[in-house]
Amino acid sequence: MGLVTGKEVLEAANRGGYAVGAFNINNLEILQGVVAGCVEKSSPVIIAVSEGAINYAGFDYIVAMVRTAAELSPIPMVLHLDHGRDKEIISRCIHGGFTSVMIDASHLPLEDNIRVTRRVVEMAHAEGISVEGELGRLQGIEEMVSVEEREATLTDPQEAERFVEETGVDFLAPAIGTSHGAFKFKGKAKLDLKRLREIKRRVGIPLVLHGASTVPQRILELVTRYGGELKEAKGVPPEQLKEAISLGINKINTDTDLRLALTGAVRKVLAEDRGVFDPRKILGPARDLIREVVHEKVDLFGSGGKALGG
Ligand code: TD4
Ligand code: CA
Ligand code: ZN
Repeated sequence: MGLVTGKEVLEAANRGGYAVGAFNINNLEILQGVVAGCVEKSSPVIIAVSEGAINYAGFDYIVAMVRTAAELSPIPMVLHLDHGRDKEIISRCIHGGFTSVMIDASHLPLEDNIRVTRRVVEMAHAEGISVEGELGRLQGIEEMVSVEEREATLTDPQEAERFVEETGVDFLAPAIGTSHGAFKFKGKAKLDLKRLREIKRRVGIPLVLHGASTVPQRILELVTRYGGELKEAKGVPPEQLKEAISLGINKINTDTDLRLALTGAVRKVLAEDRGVFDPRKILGPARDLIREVVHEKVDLFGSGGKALGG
């Protein structure tokens, strides 16, 4: 059906009280696994592409692949720049086929973050492209020893309100205690859901959860059974994701779980068949496992069956 904007998909999710997965892709097999998983569940999908992915695969290859996927699929699909920092890349995405961009200026002081983000919003909205902004820093809560440190890192609800008003972003990524990667929590996993509730009450727009991989036990076991070493890996517990969705998270960023699935599947093939050297036999099972993982995500996020506006 062709690409649609992030705003379209996420405002529907906001109204319906569910979340849509934003899955990071770097190559054809990951993209196909994600898309197949969402098509089979009749779920909208956000294809997230980092600057690293663009540098790895090439801008034109990414756009051509995702456009083709959208044309071939009967589901709403968004092509979204994840963690945009480079002005040139952001501008190229806005003018070159993406339908949504994230401007990540969260490392800057509030005033600068607002100024930089507002500029991107002006540029993107002129082309009908939606914008995600970020406020606060992603860091596991356990790493914060003091209350002050915690306050400085997690998103302040009042600042969030001001940020949204003054920038005009279409959706906002607050920091509520998650972090990127496979090692999110040292002790017990805990998101600051009270803070999330207050942020949502003040801004109302769709909210985004970064660092939302759950690090499923069975995938972790697959990786380690075939020689991977990932001691102490820990993700966000699925029940906490569910609660976050009920409190207003509408976009859930997932990269690590796909990386783990790919790694586990590839390790298994290579370990079980020492003679294999056909890339299709090595990467095909990874594509299948990504598809399965995406099925589970869609069920958890509640986006199944929403492809037709249901
Ligand atoms: O925004 N993301 C994905 C980050 C992707 C980084 O890609 P590069 O290595 O190319 O920079 C997330 O929030 C993913 O969270 P997760 O819990 O899956 O790590
Ligand atoms: Ca950031
Ligand atoms: Zn992120």
